[in-house]
Amino acid sequence: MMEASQILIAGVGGLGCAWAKRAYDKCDRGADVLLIDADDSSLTGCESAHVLRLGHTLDSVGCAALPPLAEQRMRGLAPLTRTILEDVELVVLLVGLGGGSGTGAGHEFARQARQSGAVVLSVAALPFPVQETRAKIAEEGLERLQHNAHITVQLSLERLARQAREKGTAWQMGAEWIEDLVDGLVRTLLRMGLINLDLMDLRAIVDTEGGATMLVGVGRADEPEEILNSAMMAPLAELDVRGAKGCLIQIEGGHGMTIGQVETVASLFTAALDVDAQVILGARVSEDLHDSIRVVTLLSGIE
Ligand SMILES: Nc1nc2c(ncn2[C@@H]2O[C@H](COP(=O)(O)OP(=O)(O)OP(=O)(O)O)[C@@H](O)[C@H]2O)c(=O)[nH]1
Ligand SMILES: [Mg+2]
Repeated sequence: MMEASQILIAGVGGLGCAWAKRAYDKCDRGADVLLIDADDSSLTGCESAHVLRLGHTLDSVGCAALPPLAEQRMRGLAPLTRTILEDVELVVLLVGLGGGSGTGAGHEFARQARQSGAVVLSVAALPFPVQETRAKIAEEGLERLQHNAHITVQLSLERLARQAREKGTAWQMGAEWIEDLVDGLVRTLLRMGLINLDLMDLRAIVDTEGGATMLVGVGRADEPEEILNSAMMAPLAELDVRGAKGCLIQIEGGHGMTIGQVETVASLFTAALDVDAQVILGARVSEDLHDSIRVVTLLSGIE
């Protein structure tokens, strides 16, 4: 069974840090949190957080639009990173691409984390397509992040913004989906040892070649289609999950959850996969869920 100190939620850059703080609160601090930015305002507001500041001088401009500078500073922090990562088995990395800090330091942090032996799951938000310069910067950062992290889930800020608008919240804060994803992952991983999933299963899935993504769905136990729909509502950048060759699926429900319900939900979520897909299924009862079911899936080997 994993311990809270073996899971690290890491936020890099302004957006990444904001999301990391919120995800950390949402999962009841079932993990540690690390904030990395050049901007002091990103690093405050969370006393128990590990903090890495990109740069020494008191320049409030940070690494504005200078990913190489952020990358270089991140490299300089490697000895500190190594200490923070010592016991960490899994890193959930949150970053918004297109600026300087997150784009430059995100992939370099992923590299350091992977080198220290952790599984690195990253969630990268891509800028609005109209921000052409940022989109170009983001593209480069994304490529390098995909290379260094085991899994990189791409989020579209445009979709995130649209969904937030529909709910009447500010788009930066409308990232409930990210909170749910991290919360679901952390709760799942904290309990992995109790069920038939373990870190080796996770590694087998993330090591499958090809694209990969994560889905999280929550809904009433008696409305399994709605759980799948909620997972499909994710503000993911375009990605076709059909034909995925690896799938780790964790289903959690309240005390009343039946084997039949687990099977129904599992078959709904795996219906679109490759016929030969390797599916690793885990299920468990969770006190906090009552009449609802939460599904967290990692999909890999996507064309
Ligand atoms: N339209 C809009 N987009 C934003 C805003 N803030 C962030 N973004 C988007 O989110 C991406 C990442 O932003 P941040 O996390 O603030 O950037 P950073 O990594 O801190 O980078 P620097 O501040 O340049 O060092 C940007 O590329 C933008 O696409 C905003 O206020 N308005
Ligand atoms: Mg910033």
